[in-house]
Amino acid sequence: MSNRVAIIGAGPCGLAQLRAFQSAKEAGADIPEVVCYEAQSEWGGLWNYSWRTGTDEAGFPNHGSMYRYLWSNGPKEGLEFADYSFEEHFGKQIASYPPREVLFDYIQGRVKKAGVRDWIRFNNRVRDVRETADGKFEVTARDTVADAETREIYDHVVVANGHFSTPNVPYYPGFESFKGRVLHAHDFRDALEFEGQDLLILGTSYSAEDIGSQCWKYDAKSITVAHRTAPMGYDWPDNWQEVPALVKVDGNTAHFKDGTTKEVDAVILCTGYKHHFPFMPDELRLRTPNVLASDDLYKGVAYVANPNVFYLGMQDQWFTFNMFDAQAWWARDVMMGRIAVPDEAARAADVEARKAGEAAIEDDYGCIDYQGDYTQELINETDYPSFDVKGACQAFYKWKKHKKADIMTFRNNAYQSVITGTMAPMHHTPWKDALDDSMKEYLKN
Ligand code: NA7
Repeated sequence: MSNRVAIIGAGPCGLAQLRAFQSAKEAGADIPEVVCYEAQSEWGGLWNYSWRTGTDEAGFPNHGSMYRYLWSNGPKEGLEFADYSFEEHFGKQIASYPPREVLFDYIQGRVKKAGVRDWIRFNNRVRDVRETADGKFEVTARDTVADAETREIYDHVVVANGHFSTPNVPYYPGFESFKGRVLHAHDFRDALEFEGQDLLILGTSYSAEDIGSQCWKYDAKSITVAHRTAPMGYDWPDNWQEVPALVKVDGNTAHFKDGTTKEVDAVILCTGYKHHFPFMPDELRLRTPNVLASDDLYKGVAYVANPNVFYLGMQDQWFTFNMFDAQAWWARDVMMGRIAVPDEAARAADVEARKAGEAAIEDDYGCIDYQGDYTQELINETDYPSFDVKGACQAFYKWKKHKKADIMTFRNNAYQSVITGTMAPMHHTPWKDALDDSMKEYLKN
């Protein structure tokens, strides 16, 4: 059995890994020494909102892509921890689309109860991971408060720093002389900044949909979304239009592929993120697009070329917290020698089979089922509390239908918990009218 594990990041994935080890310890197992490096001064990763844009207090790129007024964009019934329900945390069932502060509180509740905060080295930025001659790993980190470097040896490394933080920033002609802000979704912090403005958004995925909706809610004058591939196709409000791809901007005039133009005040690039692990050496660095079946990860978790290195949550995501748990429990059991990993050829074949499975998916419902099946597969191999994964898929199906029916009211719906069986209450205020999204306000059911 191994004796030292390094976890990089204390966001939802890193915290899931800590809880996985702590739950084994609680059950009487002899667990490895676990050290979690967290670059920020607080845990929660993406859910640890910072008002800072661009640069964090240590002078590094701000790792989070969170913004004010963010509410969950999928029902909480699809992400509930199987070992820590919303009802256990809040003492009652709550509405289905919690704002950021509420979800942050929920994530924290489980790890506070588990008592794992001492396992985290805050303000510690991992700079380098190297394989040693004897097959271990040297992890070099800088404590940005103490301004001191550490180098320590580990048997396993768990990379859990997320992949929605390093922006993919395309260039379009005219950006250099545009008279207004051109920013990436990563640097979007507050919709009020764009009140009364005509906005151009590039991209058609979750960031485009949600940042556009936020700006609409907080009184932007108009939203224009340009698509490279296909429009989102929802029934948008009157001051929202979808247009073909951007060709260039000239002054404040945006020119689109069909020859039409639009005067805009700001451009928000909702153009996705890059998997970015600058601290990992080439031979251990994950290179994958944002897909359901990641390249190079056996069971979606263990690095094929060296299964002592694990990557959590690197897939495109329908399932989130509960899938991260399934991955963390599985990785824990490999590290503790409870699950055997096959040889490299079998690991590579597993990746290919998963990719073929993804290629055969026909629609979004198929994607939900695929990731639900994957989550169930990992759960079946560990002692993570089993839950009704198919029921969580049902919540996602309903969510998709509610979005199709009305994209600006889908968050007013309620779903049934697959952990406690309880129906969520309807939220007291429709999402578009709920301008105060504090936890205190949200919990007034
Ligand atoms: P996604 O889901 O990776 O989507 C990226 C979007 O950006 C997608 O619509 C792309 O269009 C578009 N894109 C990428 N490059 C360009 C260029 N060069 N020009 C125009 N459009 C481009 O990222 P999100 O930030 O929306 O979502 C990330 C996660 O955040 C998501 O999983 C949620 O959990 C929350 P394409 O379709 O490829 O033409």
